[in-house]
Amino acid sequence: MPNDERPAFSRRSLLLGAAALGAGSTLAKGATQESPDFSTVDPYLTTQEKFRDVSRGKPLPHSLPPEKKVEAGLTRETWKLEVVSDPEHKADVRNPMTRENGKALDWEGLMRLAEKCSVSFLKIMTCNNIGRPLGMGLWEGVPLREVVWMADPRENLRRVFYYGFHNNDPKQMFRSSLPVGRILEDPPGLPPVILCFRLNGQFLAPERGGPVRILVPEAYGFKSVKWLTHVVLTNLHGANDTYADENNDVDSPLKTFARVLSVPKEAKADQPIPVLGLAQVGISGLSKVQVWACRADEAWPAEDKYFTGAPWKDAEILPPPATWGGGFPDGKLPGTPLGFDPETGKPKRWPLPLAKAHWSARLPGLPEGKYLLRCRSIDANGIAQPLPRPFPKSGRALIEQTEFVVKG
Ligand SMILES: Nc1nc2c(c(=O)[nH]1)N[C@H]1C(S)=C(S)[C@@H](COP(=O)(O)O)O[C@H]1N2
Ligand SMILES: [Mo]
Repeated sequence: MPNDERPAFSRRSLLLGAAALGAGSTLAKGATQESPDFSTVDPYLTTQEKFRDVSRGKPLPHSLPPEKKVEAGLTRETWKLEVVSDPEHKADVRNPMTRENGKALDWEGLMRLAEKCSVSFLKIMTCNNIGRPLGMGLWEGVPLREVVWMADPRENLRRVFYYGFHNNDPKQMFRSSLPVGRILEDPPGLPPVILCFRLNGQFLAPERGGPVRILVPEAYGFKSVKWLTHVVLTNLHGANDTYADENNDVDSPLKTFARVLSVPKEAKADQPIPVLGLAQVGISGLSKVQVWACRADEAWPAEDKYFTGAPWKDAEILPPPATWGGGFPDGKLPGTPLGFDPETGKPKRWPLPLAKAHWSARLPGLPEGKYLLRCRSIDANGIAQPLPRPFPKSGRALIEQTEFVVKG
């Protein structure tokens, strides 16, 4: 369900492991002669079927039988996108594109646009109400502004909202919106908002919103509407997202946070303990991941609720993966994703905002006992998790704590 916070990874893999206090040196020093292998723990890219699915709809649009999918326009052959003015807050749109007037965009039209201006980029998919990512993808599509311009808007256009197939039941509509400016131009370093039709090199699966979904690079998942059918140009100046009705902070961009992925099943007393984790790199970037372990019964001053005074130690943020996962066999991704160097096929900088980074730490040995492992991120502005916005409805980024036991 969209509103809970069950971890996407099994508790079992998180329960036994460790970190330590130990004064002085950086924990990461000498931790990894060579990069640890994440291929079984958490492949960098998530294959389409491994994404966690939080889709709504009764029935779920992707579960419809083939003939119903044809009827609903949920196949590439039958998909159509209408681009129209909002009848309630009219924008001046000279070339509305509807099924009725025969101008709706179809798959062929989208592929023609794709030949001209398709882009791809890495983006982590996270629900603001769930504390762990749903999946990590290489997404490909056509900038949404291409079809906005095709509709020939002239004035009274301040916002764009959009929705997908919802079983022809208005109560099931899942709608999101953006200021028109975000669609027409991209702030420095941000990819465009796209009509997305490919994920990890393959056409978008029905579960992921295929044939076509919106993808908003810097946003939480609810802005990326699946099974897209309608784009509405409006003079309304405020957000009318379905998620706004549920007390979500709908203007909150992706936040930076760290999570533990694996710790040894049995932590042995007085022996170094390897820990692997992931960081979501939000809009404010990532400069550090830190870990800290303390005895489970250690009291902490209530006024320091984000543990700012704890003896945190730096983990090592790993370089771009040698193996990307997601069905790509080697260290190279197809095409040139935004932010990559066409010569080398590698990212121009790392970590990439809006994507994922892996980290590792090797912790000094601990005496027998029960412990709590915590990890946190520091963004590129030097601000420690869960700040700058610690509010759960702005995107969950609490400092995670994992219990573990050290045995003799
Ligand atoms: N049409 C439609 N689009 C949707 C949703 C939905 O229920 N219906 N859920 C949204 C939410 S809340 C999230 S978090 C993301 C999840 O994307 P994913 O299923 O590809 O992981 O899809 C978004 N797009
Ligand atoms: Mo969500």
